[in-house]
Amino acid sequence: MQRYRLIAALVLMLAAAPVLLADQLDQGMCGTVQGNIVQQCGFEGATLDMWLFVSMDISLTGAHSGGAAAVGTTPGSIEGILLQPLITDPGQTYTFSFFLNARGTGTSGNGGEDDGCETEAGDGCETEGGGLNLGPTDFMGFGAYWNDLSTPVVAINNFDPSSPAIPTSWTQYSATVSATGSDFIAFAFVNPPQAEWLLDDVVVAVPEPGSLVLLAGCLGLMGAGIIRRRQSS
Ligand SMILES: [Ca+2]
Repeated sequence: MQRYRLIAALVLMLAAAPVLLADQLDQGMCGTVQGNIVQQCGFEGATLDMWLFVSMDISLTGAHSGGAAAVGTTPGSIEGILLQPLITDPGQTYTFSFFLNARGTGTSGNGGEDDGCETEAGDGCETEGGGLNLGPTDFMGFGAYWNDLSTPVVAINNFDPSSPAIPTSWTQYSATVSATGSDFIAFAFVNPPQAEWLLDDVVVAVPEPGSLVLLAGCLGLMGAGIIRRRQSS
């Protein structure tokens, strides 16, 4: 009986696998990244049902790829939070990366409803760099986290002079993280009413071996050069 249950479970898993794969491919750019373990990585399908979230929504305008991105919705001190548990290989190193953007809300910002910026790629709005209209007391902050909500792996805010600038075009950030087997990624967003954060194309994947192969190749060539120099001297 036990064995039949196991077989039934395997059949179900196999039946679900192609669906999952197709779902991932529909997620835009992040769905094409080999080995990406983040579900709903591109926020396509306009739901956040693979994420745990507070004060977050989907934006159907201005996505990095595909037609949707995650957006923080609550201006002020209540943080928007987005979290996803991950099953990982214990001890494995992963690359955790995502695309982040900030835009103005309302009609005056670079993401305003009336300026047409959200609907056309390449219209110049992505590189405007303005429109957030942050005053001296307007705090705008972002954190990306791996397992530890007290220590961000990427932190950006406008009050810390040592912080990276708030991006006003889609910008990719990445961190190298090590897995315990059961991990989570999380993002926190704080924004004033006139500006909002957008997040898209979240990737957690084992680094491509390409860079290691390249390094090994370079070391091999250097080694060969040293041997040749030794032989000729
Ligand atoms: Ca997307």
